[in-house]
Amino acid sequence: MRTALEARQIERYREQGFLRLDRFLSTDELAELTDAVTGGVAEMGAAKLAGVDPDDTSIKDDPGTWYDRVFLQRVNLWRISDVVRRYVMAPELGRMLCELEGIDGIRVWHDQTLQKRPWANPTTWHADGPNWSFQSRHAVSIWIALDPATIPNGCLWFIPGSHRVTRFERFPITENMDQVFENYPELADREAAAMELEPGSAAVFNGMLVHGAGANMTPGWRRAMTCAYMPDGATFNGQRNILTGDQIARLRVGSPLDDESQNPVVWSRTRAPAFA
Ligand SMILES: O=C(O)CCC(=O)C(=O)O
Ligand SMILES: [Fe+2]
Repeated sequence: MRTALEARQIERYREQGFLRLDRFLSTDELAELTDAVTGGVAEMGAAKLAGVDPDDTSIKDDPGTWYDRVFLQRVNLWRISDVVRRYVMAPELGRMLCELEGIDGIRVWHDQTLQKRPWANPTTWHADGPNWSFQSRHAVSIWIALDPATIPNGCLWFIPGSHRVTRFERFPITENMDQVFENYPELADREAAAMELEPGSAAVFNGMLVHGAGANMTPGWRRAMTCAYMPDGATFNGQRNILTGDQIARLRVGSPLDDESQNPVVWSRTRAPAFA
């Protein structure tokens, strides 16, 4: 895992809201992670969120719908795969993300594999942060390509600098690519940036950045392993997102999201990482 950063990468990330990390994983690491993701997906069957009672989650597959045809989505593989956990909770990765965001500690929000099947729908423009159960402008995601991510098969696209424009109120994510621009007309004139990636290379992007992906116009899969992180100290904002009914029942708006079994510390200046 290549996690050393140069000052100009940090500067660029803060300005644009995203950064490419070429050859983030070595060939061996990529093979190990891909195998673990494949095994985890097989083990989960039709469940979408690992490690919880399937009746206690609102995160479920809805076969045959538009959203189901955007990608195959399996969330929190770290709970069932020690290998996935080792990658998404690598303290050196956490430290790198803290450097990019200028924060003192970071926890996992959730991981997910996002796999566009052949001919999959596009991922319409959206920002992730407004959907999550905490509010922070310093949440950050890593998106690691397991297959080549190309313009034909649906690589990521970003609206540079949009993380400074978006707000926390939720806006509907619909089938319509231009929906986001109704909420943020000031972004409609910006040029978007495509990020094609070799397998093992990665994109890092801020939780408030507007991003999307094209349709998969090919007969092959476009698989990625991603993980979203929140700053240590983030508090519950009342939104369910991936939380179970049990968890919601215990939380009050303003409670710290510091349950080590749900949101473990990946790296911190002041606390020991959960999995070092
Ligand atoms: O992989 C995709 O198509 C979309 C990725 C995305 O929206 C995310 O990782 O937040
Ligand atoms: Fe997203």
